[in-house]
Amino acid sequence: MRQQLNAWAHEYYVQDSPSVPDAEYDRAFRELQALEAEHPELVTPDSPTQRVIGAVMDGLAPVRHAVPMLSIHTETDTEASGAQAFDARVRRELGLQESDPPVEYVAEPKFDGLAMSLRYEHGKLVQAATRGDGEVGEDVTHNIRTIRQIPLMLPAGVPPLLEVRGEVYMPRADFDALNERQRAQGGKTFVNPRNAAAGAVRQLDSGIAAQRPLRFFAYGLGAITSEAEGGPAFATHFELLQALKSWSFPVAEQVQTALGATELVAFHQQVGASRDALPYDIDGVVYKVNSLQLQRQLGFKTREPRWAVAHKYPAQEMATRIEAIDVQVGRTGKITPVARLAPVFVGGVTVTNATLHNLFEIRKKGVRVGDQVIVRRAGDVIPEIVGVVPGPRAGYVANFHMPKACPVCGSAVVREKGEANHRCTGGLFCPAQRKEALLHFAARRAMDIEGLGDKLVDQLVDQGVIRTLPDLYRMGLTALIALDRMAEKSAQNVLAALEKSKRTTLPRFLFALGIRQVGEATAKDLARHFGSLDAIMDATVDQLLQVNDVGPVVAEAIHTFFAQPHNREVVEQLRACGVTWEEGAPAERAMLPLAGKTVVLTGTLPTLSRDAAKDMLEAAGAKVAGSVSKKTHYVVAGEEAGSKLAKAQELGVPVLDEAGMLALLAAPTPTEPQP
Ligand code: 9MJ
Repeated sequence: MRQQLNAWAHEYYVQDSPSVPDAEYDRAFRELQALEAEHPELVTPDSPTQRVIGAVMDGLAPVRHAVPMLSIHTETDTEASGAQAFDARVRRELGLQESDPPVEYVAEPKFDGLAMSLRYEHGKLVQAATRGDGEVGEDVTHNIRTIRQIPLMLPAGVPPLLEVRGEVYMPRADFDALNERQRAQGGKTFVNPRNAAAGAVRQLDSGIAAQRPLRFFAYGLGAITSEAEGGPAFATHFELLQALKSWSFPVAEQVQTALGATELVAFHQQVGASRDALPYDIDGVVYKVNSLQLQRQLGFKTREPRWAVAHKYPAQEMATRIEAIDVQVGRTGKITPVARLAPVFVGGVTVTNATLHNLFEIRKKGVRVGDQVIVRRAGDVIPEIVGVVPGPRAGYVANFHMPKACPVCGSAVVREKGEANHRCTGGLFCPAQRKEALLHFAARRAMDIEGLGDKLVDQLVDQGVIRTLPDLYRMGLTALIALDRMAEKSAQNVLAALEKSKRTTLPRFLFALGIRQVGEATAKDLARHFGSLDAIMDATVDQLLQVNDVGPVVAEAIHTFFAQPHNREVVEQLRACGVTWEEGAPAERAMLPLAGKTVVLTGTLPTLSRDAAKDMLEAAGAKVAGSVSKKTHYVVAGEEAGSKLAKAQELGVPVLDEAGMLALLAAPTPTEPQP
């Protein structure tokens, strides 16, 4: 039973492909627990029931490492040349000429966790120790045993002495959930997954570590039974990693061999591009000379091996100071506190502002003006404040208070019951809301009025040229030319863009109105369901609830919007100004060719833009999703399709090119409703 349970746990935690339902594992686990309770003499330390050993330690005992735990030299150059510099150094130290063949390396992700040494004797985990100063670490066996990815017992045939080195880490989603839980319980929160993992590993009570979702990747060896005593004879680092995998340790799937600087550079770029999609933090990649013979030849410089280097990526988190907290007024009147930051270079850009969302968020994170905070920017995601840098506050800090009056129009600021956000009650009387409403109306995916940007909108509103949306279509050349820095040519361009925008579609028009809760997808659903604007304006809440994906909150918001005479007036005036679209009969969704089908777009199509392809698919009844899963019906792939295409192939989802997609759209309408 123990063997069976261990094998299932390996499938689940290491290979991510369980072969039995969770319930079956749980049932077997409870049966083993019951058997062991009846026969305590049969309990062994490597039993899967024995991961948490109850006892609380007095302190962490020092452990002298049989083989010192290395630190590797960090190449701080985040550009491609970091890899080239390392390769050049290795070649020079090996005395290679330019005409000699490229050196073979192993390239690995650099996990941002906690280095760990796991000691197995005769296949049993006997000790787990932190790196410490490299010579002496701390005994954390009781906590490491709780990590399900770490085998307590190894398969038969492993060397009698085996020390596995690797990194303990916490996946980012688990870290976020842990912090949520800690906040809810009024406990300590952590600034990043690394700190959370380190805190868990150094707990004295393994019951606490057991509740922290820790994971492990193996990337090297410490002491091992020598060849002379029958231990394995590895020729390369890559072989050694394969052996670790076969002994049931998790090894990162990105690990690969790379020939010369060119392939190292490619690896650095490829892993860098997928960095934000990884479920865990990495702060760079590691290059290691593959041949163990060459590694010995290169040796060490002080405590760092000459055969390995860590090549960093730009930091995604940096500390900086909050200089002030201002508020911004949005389209719906939402008041958003925004932190003004001392400029900081993070995630490849200089960040000076970060949204704090609302008052609750500020209190939850305990942020004050003057605080040192951690700013995170991963990929294209907008920068966020993770939390206050731990430690005593230096200098003056001030609590933030929500203003009682709107800083733009002076109207009262209120927070409705059950809402997290404060709002300005000024409505379209508030210039800030008017500006945001205009910008939203003009946006590319709404009325698509080219050239109507924030500078122009600021002037139009501030100078009283525009008060309501229809005013846009009523202003003439004279009013525009009178504005600052507006030449006649640009004024004419704006008027032409306004004219062009009048021919639109019903979904775009609905979305452009800025009805609360009505995003693009809902606007499309409404248009498809009702066919005409009048039908939507006159719909009851019950009728609105019939629409795909429209729930009570959304239905109520739409109904309330069109119940306001001034909103109907705006719609009528826009129509009177010449805004038109084609209306249709209410759609029989089930009759559309792609009704009920989920499609994913990836890569660049030869003739269609992404938006155009999406519009066509949606018009045919398909749902266009962002990621591929077993529920995806088709993937439409163009040039440079990446991981989504690979995923589709892996799951056996049909893959179409642009021509295939167009053929599918032209296919005869099914006569039977689709599932
Ligand atoms: C990390 N942190 O991911 C090493 N590391 O190798 C990888 N660290 C390492 N290798 C020798 N992938 C010493 C440290």
